Formats: sequence, structure tokens, C-alpha cells
Amino acid sequence: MKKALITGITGQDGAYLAEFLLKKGYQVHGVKRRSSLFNTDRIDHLYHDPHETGVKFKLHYGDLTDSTNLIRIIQEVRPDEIYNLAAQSHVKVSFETPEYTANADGVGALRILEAIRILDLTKTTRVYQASTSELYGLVQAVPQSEATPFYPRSPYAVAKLYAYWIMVNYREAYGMYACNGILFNHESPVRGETFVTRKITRAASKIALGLQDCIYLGNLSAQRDWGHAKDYVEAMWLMLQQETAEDFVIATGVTTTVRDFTRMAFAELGIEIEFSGKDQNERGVIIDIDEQKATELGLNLDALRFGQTVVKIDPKYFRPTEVDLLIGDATKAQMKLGWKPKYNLEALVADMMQADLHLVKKDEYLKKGGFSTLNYFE
Ligand code: NDP
Ligand code: GDR
Repeated sequence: MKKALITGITGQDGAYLAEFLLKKGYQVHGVKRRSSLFNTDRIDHLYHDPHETGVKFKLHYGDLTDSTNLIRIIQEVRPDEIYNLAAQSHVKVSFETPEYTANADGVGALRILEAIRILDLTKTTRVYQASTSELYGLVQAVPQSEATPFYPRSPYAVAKLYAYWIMVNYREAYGMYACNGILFNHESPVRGETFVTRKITRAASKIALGLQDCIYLGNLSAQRDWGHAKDYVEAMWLMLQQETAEDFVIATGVTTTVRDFTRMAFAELGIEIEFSGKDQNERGVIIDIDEQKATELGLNLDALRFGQTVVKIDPKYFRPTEVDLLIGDATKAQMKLGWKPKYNLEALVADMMQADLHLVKKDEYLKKGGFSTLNYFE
């Protein structure tokens, strides 16, 4: 039975990858951080009591900033494959925590590689590094492929640039099977709530049920190549099954503005919105409601009206340096890995909207039923 170790297992990709590898028959080990609240929501369905026999899923406390801890976990597990997905992964937050981001996202990758070397596993343990389209940053050429030069635009991207090159260096210096997946944005119903897609799908659902009036966003003109996390974790695995380690771009090849993503999210609910105004004064306003669809979906029609402003701009979401346009060319992955995404943008938006509407309806149901959370601090 093959053994995989996933750092960042509690995150979006970690959860999808753990599920994928378990289905492939792997024994899956994950590194989770200690936290004052439970942080395993996304993987709770995979958990089994460790006292049972034949358990194929195990979690270890750890942190990418702690070398000795990583050495100990890798020594205990002796994995065939390591997927290094752990990171402070929010670009905007990296401007506020640049040193921590460099430590976890940059030096963290080095710590994994060094642990493998120290434990003499260089010929047996394969490593996948979660590299990113943020490496391309300031647009040099589009679509971006493995040959496009990098120009990182945030402390996050600069930290990931170090991680990228240290993988390449250890591959060349020590013959390690270490590879970079240069993944473009990928989302899902379990995407972190502060990334723009999930922020929009949650807010659109709340607005449609009358639990929120409006959503505040930043740069609506940014263009991203959005895919589904479910498709992208398969590419990670494929990269570690090749004869030689190489780096691959994973993307859909289609780019969309944040503005259009927002329109699509509301359209899933039968709500048409139109944008007008410029820069910080831009607004998204309801111009049509498909009442039949809204009724079928159980929306709160009393809370929705024509001309209602549902999107406003808050400059606090602008970044000091922005990445304006990402569009990936995944031809190499298609040719060498046989990888192709199954979800297009429409299917992704539909999947996220369906899940968030369902979640928000639960809140509405509880609220209508008079359920309120206890205040422990009174
Ligand atoms: P998430 O933010 O959802 O998950 C990040 C994971 O890393 C969480 O499990 C988090 O733990 C863990 N983590 C954070 N800091 C540390 C640390 N110091 N030590 C150990 N674990 C830590 O990210 P995604 O799942 O979306 O992304 C996975 C990886 O892929 C990341 O490295 C990201 O930068 C990269 N990436 C993501 C893309 C995307 O579009 N999703 C595209 C390209 C690259 P906790 O749950 O406790 O916070
Ligand atoms: P990104 O994702 O920075 O591309 O990084 P995010 O969803 O945060 O931003 C995408 C674009 O939307 C613009 N934007 C907003 N972003 C957020 N978060 N909140 C807002 O209110 C908002 N309004 C507009 C942003 O300016 C940006 O242009 C993601 C992460 O998963 C990284 O870890 C990963 O490496 C890259 O994708 C590929």
C-alpha cells in the first residue's frame, strides 16, 4: 500500500486530495496545526477512530515552520509521496504578514526537502510542491505556460518563488523526484470564505434570502483563470506518477473578470445585475429577477427589488500591487499527463452556488425557527 503525506490537509486542496488518494487505495497521513477551535471541518468525513484496526487515514500535529517536527513526522511515516500544500495562502494577507509568509511558504518547502535528505529518503520519497500562477504576477505574456518568465507581485508570490526554485535545485543537485505544479486559481464549495469566489457565492446566497443587503469587493477588473479543485488534485497526483519529475501548468485556458464572476453567481439564482460607475464608485444593481426561478429556489422575493445595489467597492480590498490578468496554457499537462479539466466555469459557479444556497438556507431556517446562539459572555 502506498503512503502519502499531505501538508495543509485541513485546507481546500488537502481535503480533496486526501479523498482522492484514499479512493486510490493509499494510506494517507496529514499534517494539521494545533488550533484553539476545531480546524478539521473539511476532512471530518474521512476520519476514523485511530483505535480501530486498518485505519488508512492519520493526522499528525505539525507546522511548516518547525523543522524538527517535520523530520520526526517524515521519519515515522516514511511516505512514498509528499504533497506540500501547506501555506499562508492569502495574497492580500501576505502584505500584512510578509515575514511569516516567507517562513511558512518559502523556507517551509526547504524544510521538507532537507528532512528527506537528512533521513536518506532522496531516492524513495517523491515531492509535489504547490506552486502558483501568482509567480507570473506582472503580465509578461499570455497565455502563461511553463516557459513564461516570473514576476511576482506580493510577499506570498515571492515566498512561493523561493519554494519553486528550491524544488528545481534539489531535483538537479540531488536527483530528487521533486516537482512543481503551477496551478492557476481553483475553487470549490469548500474554498476559504475570504477568497473572492467564495465570498461572492456566499454573499449572493445571503442577499437572495434577505440575510444581507450588499457585498463589498475590491478590484472587479482582475481577470482569473478559475478551475475546480476536484480536477486539480488529480493533476497533482499524476505529476508524481511520471518517470521523471517535471513542472506543469494546470489551468482551464479561460479567463474571466471578478465582475463577470459576480454576474454569473447572481444569474444562478435568476437575478440579473448590471454594473455602472467607475473605480471606487462602481456599483452592481439588480435589473431583473426571474420570479419563477427565484420561487423554485425558495428565495425571499420580498427582500429583493429592482434597482437594489448589491455590490459596492471598498478600497480596503485593493492590493498594493495587483496581478491583473492570468490565463494558463496547460498544453504540456494535456500532452504528457493526459490531464484535462472536467468542470468549466459555468459548472464551477453552479456547484458553488448550489452548496452555498443550501448552507445559507440552514441559517435562515434556524433563524426563522427562533433559534439563537447562546451568549457565553453575558
Ligand atoms: P488553504 O488556505 O485552503 O489551505 C492551506 C492549508 O495550509 C491549511 O490546511 C492550513 O492550515 C495549512 N497551513 C497554513 N500555514 C501552515 C503552517 N505554517 N504549517 C502547517 N500548515 C499550515 O489553501 P488551498 O487548499 O487553496 O491551497 C493549497 C496550496 O496550494 C497552498 O500552498 C496554496 O498557496 C497553493 N495554491 C492554491 C491555489 C488555489 O487557487 N487554491 C492555486 C495555486 C497554488 P489551517 O487549516 O490550520 O489554516
Ligand atoms: P488570488 O485569489 O489572490 O488570485 O490568490 P483571491 O480570490 O483572493 O483574489 C482574486 C482576485 O480578486 C480580486 N478581488 C478580491 N479578492 C478578495 N480576496 N476579496 C475581495 O473582496 C476582492 N475583490 C476583488 C483580487 O484583488 C484578485 O485580483 C489565490 C490563492 O488561492 C493563492 O493561494 C493562489 O496561489 C492563487 O489564487 C493562484
